[in-house]
Amino acid sequence: MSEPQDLVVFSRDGEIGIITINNPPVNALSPGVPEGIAAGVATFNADPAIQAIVVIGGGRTFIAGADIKEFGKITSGQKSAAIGLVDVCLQIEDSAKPVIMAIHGTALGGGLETAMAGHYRVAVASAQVGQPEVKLGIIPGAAGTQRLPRLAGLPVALDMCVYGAPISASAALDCGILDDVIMGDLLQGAIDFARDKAGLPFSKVRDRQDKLTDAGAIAAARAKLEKRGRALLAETRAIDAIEAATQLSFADGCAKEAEYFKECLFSNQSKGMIHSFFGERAVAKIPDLAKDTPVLPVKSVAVIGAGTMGGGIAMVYANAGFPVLLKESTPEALERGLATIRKNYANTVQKGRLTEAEMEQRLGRITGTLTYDGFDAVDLITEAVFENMALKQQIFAEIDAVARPGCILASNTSTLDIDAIASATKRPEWVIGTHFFSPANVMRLLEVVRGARTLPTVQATAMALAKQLKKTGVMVGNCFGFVGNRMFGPYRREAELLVQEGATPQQVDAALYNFGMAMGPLATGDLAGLDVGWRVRQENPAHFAGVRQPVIEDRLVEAGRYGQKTGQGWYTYDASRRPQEDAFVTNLIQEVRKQNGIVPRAISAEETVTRTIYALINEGAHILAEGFALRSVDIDMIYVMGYGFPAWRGGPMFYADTVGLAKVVEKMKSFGWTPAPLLVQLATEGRRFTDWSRPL
Ligand code: 3H9
Repeated sequence: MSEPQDLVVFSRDGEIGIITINNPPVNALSPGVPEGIAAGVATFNADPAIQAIVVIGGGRTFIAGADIKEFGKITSGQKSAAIGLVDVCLQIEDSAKPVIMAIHGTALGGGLETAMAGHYRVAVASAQVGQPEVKLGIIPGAAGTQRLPRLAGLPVALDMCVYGAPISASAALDCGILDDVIMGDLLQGAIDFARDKAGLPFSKVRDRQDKLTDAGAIAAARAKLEKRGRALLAETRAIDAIEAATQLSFADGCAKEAEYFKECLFSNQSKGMIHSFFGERAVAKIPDLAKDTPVLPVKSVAVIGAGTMGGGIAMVYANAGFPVLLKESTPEALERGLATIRKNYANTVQKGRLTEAEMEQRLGRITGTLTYDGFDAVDLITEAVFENMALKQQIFAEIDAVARPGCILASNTSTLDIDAIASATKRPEWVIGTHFFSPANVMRLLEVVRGARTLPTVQATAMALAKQLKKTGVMVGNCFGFVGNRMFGPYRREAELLVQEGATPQQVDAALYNFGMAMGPLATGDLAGLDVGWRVRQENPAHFAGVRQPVIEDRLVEAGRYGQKTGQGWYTYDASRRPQEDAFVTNLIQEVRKQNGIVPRAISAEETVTRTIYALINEGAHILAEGFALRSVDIDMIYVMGYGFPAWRGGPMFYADTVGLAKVVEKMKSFGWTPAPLLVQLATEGRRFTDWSRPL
């Protein structure tokens, strides 16, 4: 382990002592860092030549917070729960010489808490500060909930601690977190600032009371959270801890914060969110792809198909700065596609999230076309026509004839065999699946599907491209539906069966919404288009042979009810797209029950959740054992990023681990299911998906 002096370096500029934190990549407060800062403050206090102290981060940032890896050690009992940062902050604040915190990059979580223990804070204009702990399912644990309201006032502190979004340097200056924004070199600016303050009296944030008057801020924060609904423990506790700052002494407030911090840290919500934080980063690492695999430059792209997906994908590329050729087969379809893109951008402008000029710039990057002219010059072509193998093969044969050597040929297929698509070309090594999720310009997931012959460099380029597009790429293997949709099938099938057996669509959707899903499964079907699944079922009867299939959804599609796009599906939609109960659907459900001799029974929310979510888990276990997902965390991230699975449950496989695999198996058996062999094996051995890797 590094010694504190390696992690924290002391130097001086005349009468100013400088403490530099060197713990790359983000200067997390790993063991040794807080102690190092405290030692620096003590050293400079003991040195009569020093009059003021500057604390600065080495490398690209100030301090990104506590070392999140340490939390797992605490909750698993490997380490004591005591985190010394509270005391270190007190030592900094008790310095007899003023401490100036110099911030660039981000001061997040424990980083901002350390900064608030200083007597002054200065930052470069691009810096951000925040208390993002809530996104890890915890609250600030080093007096952030006590010092921030004293420094910035209750409304700002509540917003920052309850929602976790960082704020800019200028906003931080406005609310009093920062004392100055430095325009030139940060260290020099901070040293000059320190010289100005040397010898002058200064105050401690913990002694301030002037901004703690409530005026309804706490009640307003609670009401706002209540209105949004489904509050997480950390969100609620962040408000409680800040309320404590208004009611108790600083020391007692800190004790209250510590109590809530521990409660949150040991909760499953926090474990799930920390799993999601590291999971998001873990999926970028492909074990069998050498780190030095060359990534090809992608500077221009073409998209085939200007429907919902193709148009959305064109927007994703345009948003990331790529010039895009967008091809359709008829002038009407092209015009419709381009009009939808313009409308989508205009909506974003209306919401204030894009300027008119930015919209025009992005639109200017998209060139509609009816021919393959110009396709010979692009670096990557994405096919996004509807799910039909013959059509896709025809298109791949056509682009194979026009694309330059070295051009990547990508398919946005959501289910079909990428090798069969690639077989229509003379270069299957250059073919890969890039499966975007609807709405493509919103959802963060990109399933990258490698075929049997896809070159490593093409795989690495697709993963790098995902990052450029601000997506999370997850590498998957080539099986029917890949990972996401293969699991989604049994999940939605179970939801439909529950309706057939007696639940209403509303009850099913509400149970899963209350579980934490962004939307219920039937409402999700309406959003994605019920015709998509219907087409898949029609085209691949062999895949569904022998599986009990519900019939209501097919009947809805046959009645022209495709979901939101036709205004009617499982629900009827008004102009603001709110789902309403629909008598047609209610009658259809009754008719189907009668035709199939089903006597409806009351179905509990618990049964609804276990049957649907366990269907996901069981299929996930098959996929894992078959090697189509690299690790269980890849499945988890696919579901969190692409299917609205709650990040605080960590993803379906992590959720199964938290329930306990033996319990999951037992429940599945009670449903009359056959649990996947891997699930049974791990349950028998008392193990978890999270720790399992396929034997080499
Ligand atoms: C806290 O502070 C609680 C306190 O109240 C104190 C309680 C006592 N720890 O994201 P990147 C790793 S809670 C450990 O790719 P970027 C990350 O895993 C904490 N590791 O870079 C990755 O590793 P790898 C509150 C961390 O430039 C590498 O650093 N703070 C931490 O896109 C690069 O990260 C937060 O929640 C950490 N704190 O984004 C901030 N942070 O290369 C969390 C990062 O092996 N961090 N790593 O995959 C972030 O939001 C982003 O990482 C940041 C940089 C914006 C800083």
